[in-house]
Amino acid sequence: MNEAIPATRVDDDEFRTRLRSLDMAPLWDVMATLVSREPRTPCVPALWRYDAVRPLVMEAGEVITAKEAERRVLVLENPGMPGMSRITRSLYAGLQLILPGEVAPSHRHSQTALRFVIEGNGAYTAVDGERTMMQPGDFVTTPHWTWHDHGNESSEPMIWLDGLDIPIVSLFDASFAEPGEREEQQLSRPIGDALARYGSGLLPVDQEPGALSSPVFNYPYLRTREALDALCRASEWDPCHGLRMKYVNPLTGDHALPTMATFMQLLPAGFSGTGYRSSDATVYACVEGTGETEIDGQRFRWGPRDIFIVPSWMRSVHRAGGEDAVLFSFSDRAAQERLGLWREARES
Ligand code: 1HN
Repeated sequence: MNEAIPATRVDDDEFRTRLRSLDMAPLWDVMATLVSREPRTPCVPALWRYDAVRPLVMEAGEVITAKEAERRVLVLENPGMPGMSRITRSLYAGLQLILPGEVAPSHRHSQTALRFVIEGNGAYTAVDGERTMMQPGDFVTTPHWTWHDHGNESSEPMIWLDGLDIPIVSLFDASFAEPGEREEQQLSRPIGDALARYGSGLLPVDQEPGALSSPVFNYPYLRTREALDALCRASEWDPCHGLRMKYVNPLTGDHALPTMATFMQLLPAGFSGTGYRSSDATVYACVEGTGETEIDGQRFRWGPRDIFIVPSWMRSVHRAGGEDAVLFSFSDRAAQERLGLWREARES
């Protein structure tokens, strides 16, 4: 026993009852949970096999139209947090389906969104007056408070992975949203304008610096893959990540979006990585190849279009199969870096 404790110690139960009646509570009950030595999370490792989920996404197309639903999406819920519409503690993700001829009407909100195209060809997203046609592997952004609508004038269904910072915005109780006046927003620039203007190693000569979100809102897979292909011949491999590149805002060199960081990485055939941890829980989507990721000792095998989660601070190890593998990923690392929170640890 601690000698410093006075003999006239109050009745603990009775003290707690009085505290509760005044909306107070003792910190010493919860301090170690509130301020843990290392990240602790209800988020668990998980994998969604595309072959298993695709039929349900298509079935959703028979249940409701994109217009009725506003956004026809099946939410990917972390099994450690069912019913909470989140894939990690800080991020939302879902699979969105747009059938030929459909429109998902224009709206805007304070949440930042990203799309990673999984299947289909030639549906579009319009962002603040410009459309972009979407192909598998494209990374498309809709920065916060930008008008956006989607449509599919192709003859195939299109499915993409949505990532939003919904839980982050909820944490701050800072959610605002409004519907557009028209179903499809008025277009003011031709297709390809933003990529040519901001994403071609050039900038308008009098471009103002800054901007929280990248003015490039489609990073086409064709270009990304070409870059990885060229680099993988010359580069040294990172022992944990293979060849991992981040998507950037060309006006700042920082992540393309202020809250969510996005990456594309190539693991060469036969790659066997070393252990890695970081404080950003990461959502991966396989684009090409097959492989496995060991997460805290649990093995998850993945192939094209599969989606999996590595929770915060859990040890992960990537291995590629017999051909080069390509993984897209996103996390809240951008937000954590801005707040000085982000950390990583590598095994050598
Ligand atoms: C949203 O606006 C989209 O624009 C997708 O495609 C998913 C989930 C919650 C709130 C807004 C989209 C969303 C969303």
